[in-house]
Amino acid sequence: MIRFTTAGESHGRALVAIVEGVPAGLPLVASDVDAELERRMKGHGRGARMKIEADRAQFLSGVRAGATLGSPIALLIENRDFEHWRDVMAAEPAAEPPRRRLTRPRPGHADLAGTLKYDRADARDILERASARETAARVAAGAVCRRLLAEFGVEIGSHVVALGGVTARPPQPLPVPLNAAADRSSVRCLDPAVERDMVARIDAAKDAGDSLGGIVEVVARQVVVGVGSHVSWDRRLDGRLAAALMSIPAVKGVEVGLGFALGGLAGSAAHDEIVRAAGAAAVRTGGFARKSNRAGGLEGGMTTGEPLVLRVAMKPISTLMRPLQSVDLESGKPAQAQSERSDVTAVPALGVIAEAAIALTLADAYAEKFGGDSLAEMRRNFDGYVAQLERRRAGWEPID
Ligand code: EPS
Repeated sequence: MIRFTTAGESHGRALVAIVEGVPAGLPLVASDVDAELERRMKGHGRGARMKIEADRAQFLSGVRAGATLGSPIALLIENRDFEHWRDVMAAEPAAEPPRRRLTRPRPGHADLAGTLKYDRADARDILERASARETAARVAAGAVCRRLLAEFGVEIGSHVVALGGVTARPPQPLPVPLNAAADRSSVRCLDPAVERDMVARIDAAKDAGDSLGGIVEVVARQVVVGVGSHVSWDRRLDGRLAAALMSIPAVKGVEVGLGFALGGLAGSAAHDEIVRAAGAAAVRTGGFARKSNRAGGLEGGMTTGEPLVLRVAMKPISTLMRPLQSVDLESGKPAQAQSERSDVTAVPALGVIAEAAIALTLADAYAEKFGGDSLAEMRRNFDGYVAQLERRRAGWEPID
């Protein structure tokens, strides 16, 4: 199984990701990871920090001569900004409390609950780790998994469907490959008619000292049928995907397929009718297709072979330049929440992070179903499964 962990504070020396369970023999180079890190840094509405950083991954372990070893893959991303924060973030004991203390917690951030729970005097001890900077490490880990899934034909992309209350009408069907089109837009939106409104909304929020949230859609295509399982609650792929997405900072909702709208439909209008399919694409689906994909590619906690479609809602960033009411942790007196340098919105980046979350979860589920110590072994298992699907329809009348 593939698992990962991250470490690192926002203004500490570096971020680290460790990915375990990737089979040996997967071609992997730093540029596979750097390309994703670069995508995460972009988007209209990002703050000054993204001008300081130039996120790059260094492999510390697990990769040799351009291929994985099957051992844990450790990746390091330096924080360039650390130079300006050396004294604040130093590990050594200090005579004085470090500068840049935060004692007026921001509503919406981890500041208050974390400071109380971990019994700290300075909320910086919390916010440095709670910062969405950590998602750079997740994107690096996700890039490794994306590379593995690409070996099995899976394409993962995303686009922004709403930002700051402006809703897009994305083209149907979505472009292939999705990111080649979405990455051309500064807000990663596929509806040119509203793109300018989104940018204007971000600029207005910035002028007002405010922040904005939104919704992104993540799509994984060319997924094989039957990944995940119905047999136990914690093997259901929809639950695992939702958990991975909900754990992204500021995410407050996840929908699979039509999601909440399915609750208002009759069964006859909600489910995706089954038909036979032919051709190369039907090899992954056992020779079946659906007339619609309202289920978002998941039934019974397993992939159907239709595209995985999930939507992720992000609340507005909690650091406000015109802050909300708070209480000072030292004096107990009412005070305005503290302001820190931040983004106006990170919704365009959310898509990239959500893609990484999908890649990590799906790669884990692929490793579970097709597991092998080497890529060649995993591929043999995959090919054997596809051959098994093929055999099922050996005696059927052809449809084309
Ligand atoms: C982020 C880095 C952070 C913030 C943002 C995401 O850098 P700094 O705090 O130095 O400006 O821009 O983090 C938050 C929005 C947050 O609430 O912590 C990044 O690399 O994505």
